Amino acid sequence: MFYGRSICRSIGRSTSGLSSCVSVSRKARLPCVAGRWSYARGGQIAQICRSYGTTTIHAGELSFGQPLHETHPHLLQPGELTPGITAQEYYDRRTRLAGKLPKGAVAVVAAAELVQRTGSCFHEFHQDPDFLYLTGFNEPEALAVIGKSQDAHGHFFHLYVREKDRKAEIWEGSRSGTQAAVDVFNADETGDISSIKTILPRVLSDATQVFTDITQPDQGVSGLWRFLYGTPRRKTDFSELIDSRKIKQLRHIINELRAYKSPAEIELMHRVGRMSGKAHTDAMRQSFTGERDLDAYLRYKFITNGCDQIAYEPVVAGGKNGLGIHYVRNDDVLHDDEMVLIDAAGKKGGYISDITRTWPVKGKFSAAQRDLYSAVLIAQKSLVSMCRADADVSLDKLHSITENLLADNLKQIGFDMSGKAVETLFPHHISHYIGMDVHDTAGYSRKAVIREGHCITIEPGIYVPDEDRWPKHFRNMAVRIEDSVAVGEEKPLVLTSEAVKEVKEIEALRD
Ligand SMILES: [Mn+2]
Repeated sequence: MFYGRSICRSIGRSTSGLSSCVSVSRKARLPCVAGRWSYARGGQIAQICRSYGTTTIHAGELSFGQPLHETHPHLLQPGELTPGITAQEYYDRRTRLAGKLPKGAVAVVAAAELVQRTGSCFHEFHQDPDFLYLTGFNEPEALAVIGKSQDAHGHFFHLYVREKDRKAEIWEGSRSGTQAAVDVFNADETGDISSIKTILPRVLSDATQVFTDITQPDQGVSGLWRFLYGTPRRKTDFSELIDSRKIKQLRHIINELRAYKSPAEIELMHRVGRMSGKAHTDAMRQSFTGERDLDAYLRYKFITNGCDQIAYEPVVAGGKNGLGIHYVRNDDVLHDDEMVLIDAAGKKGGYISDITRTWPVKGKFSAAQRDLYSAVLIAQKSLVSMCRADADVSLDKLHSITENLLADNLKQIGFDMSGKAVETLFPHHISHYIGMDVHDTAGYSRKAVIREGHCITIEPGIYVPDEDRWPKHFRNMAVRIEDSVAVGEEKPLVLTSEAVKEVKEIEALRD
């Protein structure tokens, strides 16, 4: 029985006006981490009161730093820590991670920081996906330490978080605090993150190796730094806290876990795909005169269909704007005789979808538009059908198959495909891994053979420059068709089929 689950049930009842008893009985069978109580005695961490089982909490007093079933039963099912993912699954992920670590080694994973936009404004918080994957904890300023244990549980889990602070919470919103780190997020050990400098060296002193990505060059912090000093700024503080010789990169181990999606992850990504795909189809039913309105419509639909937020900045590109692969200005006029290319989708519970559709602004394809669109669609559908383990292909192999298919299809509609024509017309890759990130598991090889549980995109595109070399009636046209797909053993599961893509289906939406 997981704590997240039992607390859900007892507190669930209390919402009807009764107070509830919160028991911590599960803690009795959790792996005990050496040194836990010495920290408590030393006053370095918040004292976890074992008599908490007799404490009465009124439902109205509960507040956490993220939606939980106890406070947001309309968003989460009992037992879930984040939408669609249970406390049990988070526990199992940590067990699997610990199983991949060498004996005596620990993994250290940090939460993302809140990024300031300007002055007192900040960007929407985006949790570090590895941290979210292992903890389900969705606040900044937190640190997880996970290692192998010798008992039946297979792992231990420390979660250091911001302590509850009534004054700070008035400004910044609720925090979950150290008590919830144990009771809800199933940490065996917790502490106030503000004391981490004192706590961490002791926690890590016995570890034979420390697997972490905290010390990796911090590419995101300042591009200017690289121009000024030639090297990215390094986060050295952490390595100074511990023996830097012990530090090993964690990235590839977590990638191995994250690359294979569980049934719950696939179901969640399917839900996000349906919510996002439906928004695309609904958009195709309407007529829009500007990219901005269409952009706003999609964002509104993703959220009202059930997503938490957009997965990435949408591309809403009318006509030749579609030739810019990452066109996100979305401020132009939409012309009736052109197509619009939309690469946009939502995100929920930390999982994204990735969809591109291209359709005629007025709802009916011209002959040239239909020919170019069909050339891409035929290739896209055959590639989707290869998203099976028994096809024994890698993403790179799928890419070369796509190049050949597109070349053949384009030749048939009058393109001169000699030389490097395919690279010019189709300049990006057919596929990338998807999951918690749009380009998931960065560094995971595109040469790996796809297996059941891999989730990938299939996104062929043709972008015809305004040059004499190409047939006149296709110049300045851009078509990309992209679905998110879960690789099956014998057949693919298309996660985004709610977004229609057949010529007849698209045209029928305006009949
Ligand atoms: Mn994509």
